Amino acid sequence: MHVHDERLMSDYESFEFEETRRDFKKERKLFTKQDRSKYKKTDQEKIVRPDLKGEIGRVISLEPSTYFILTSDDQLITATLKGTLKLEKTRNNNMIAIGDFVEFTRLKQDQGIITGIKQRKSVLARAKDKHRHLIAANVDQVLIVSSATSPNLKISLIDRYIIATRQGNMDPVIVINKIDLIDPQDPILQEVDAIYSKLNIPVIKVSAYTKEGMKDLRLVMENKTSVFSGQSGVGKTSLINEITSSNLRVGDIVKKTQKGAHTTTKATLIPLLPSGFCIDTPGIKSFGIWELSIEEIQNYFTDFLAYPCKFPDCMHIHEPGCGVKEALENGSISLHRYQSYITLIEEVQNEHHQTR
Ligand SMILES: Nc1nc2c(ncn2[C@@H]2O[C@H](COP(=O)(O)OP(=O)(O)OP(=O)(O)O)[C@@H](O)[C@H]2O)c(=O)[nH]1
Ligand SMILES: [Mg+2]
Ligand SMILES: [Zn+2]
Repeated sequence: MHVHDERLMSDYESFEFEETRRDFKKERKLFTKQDRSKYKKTDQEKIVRPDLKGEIGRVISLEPSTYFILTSDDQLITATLKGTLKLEKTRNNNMIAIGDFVEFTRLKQDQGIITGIKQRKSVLARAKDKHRHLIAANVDQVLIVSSATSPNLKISLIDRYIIATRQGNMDPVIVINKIDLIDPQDPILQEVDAIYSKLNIPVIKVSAYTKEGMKDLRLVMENKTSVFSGQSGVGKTSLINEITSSNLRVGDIVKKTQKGAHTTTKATLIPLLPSGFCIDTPGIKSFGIWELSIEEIQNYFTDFLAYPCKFPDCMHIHEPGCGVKEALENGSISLHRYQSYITLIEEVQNEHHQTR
């Protein structure tokens, strides 16, 4: 009798869960629909174009309303954005990101107005105050920098970056800095290796202090545009200084575009020799993923597929016969990895509740 009751209860639970999910999907669809119509034909769409006709340059540094453009003949132009652009109508926090190729007209020798943005081949963005905030554009890979310790390594933040990286059409590379501060056998390093080797995502362990691993980092950056992202204090700038310090030319350009400001307060694009670029960005506290969906989360947690569940559409939360929860209990899936999954699912669910 007791056993029977329990089964009934669990069946009921999963039934209820299914209902909520279905509801949830329906509403989300509706929400996106409304959203799209409201923002139809924004100025953003008109200014971002596949073909630009005028003079073209690349945004290598920016301040709230000033953009520093490097022309193809290495000239530095200070520009503003054409006034007809109404940012309020768009869902973006910012119109232009570092790394953007822009069309501009000259006002003076070294001053101009941006009249168009080249369609981006990739973009790193995050959700910030219900808007999409562009971090960098036209980047090949995101170097997701964490420190082995101080500040502590956060698996969930790495996962967020990876999802946003793929969403934006770039490749993720995990960089663990400050390995001089911990034992090479430290469990956190083993956990990182175990999780990301299954996903075929490279993990580079470095120290900007002892220079260990710097060769590997240089190699992965060769001929590519990489954006360094991560929490504040993990050593992004230290690593970039190390990589680019032997190159005087890079130093010159950085100096010009910095305008005396500290590197950590704004994004900067630095050319690498013989070719490639790297972008330093200010550290962030938390990373919200733009228009995150349940499907997107599930497509990312492919390591969970090795542990089949009783229900094919199991969400691995409280359903009976869940292979993922079993794997968590026997240690095949790490707690950090599972917690990371749960926080992402909860984020989507909270978002859903807020828009009801
Ligand atoms: N022990 C150790 N300390 C490091 C290493 N790399 C950087 N640090 C230190 O970590 C601190 C932060 O380094 P930054 O390079 O400013 O970090 P960041 O990621 O650029 O920080 P934000 O610009 O605020 O986002 C500094 O005190 C560095 O000296 C390392 O490999 N080992
Ligand atoms: Mg920095
Ligand atoms: Zn499951």
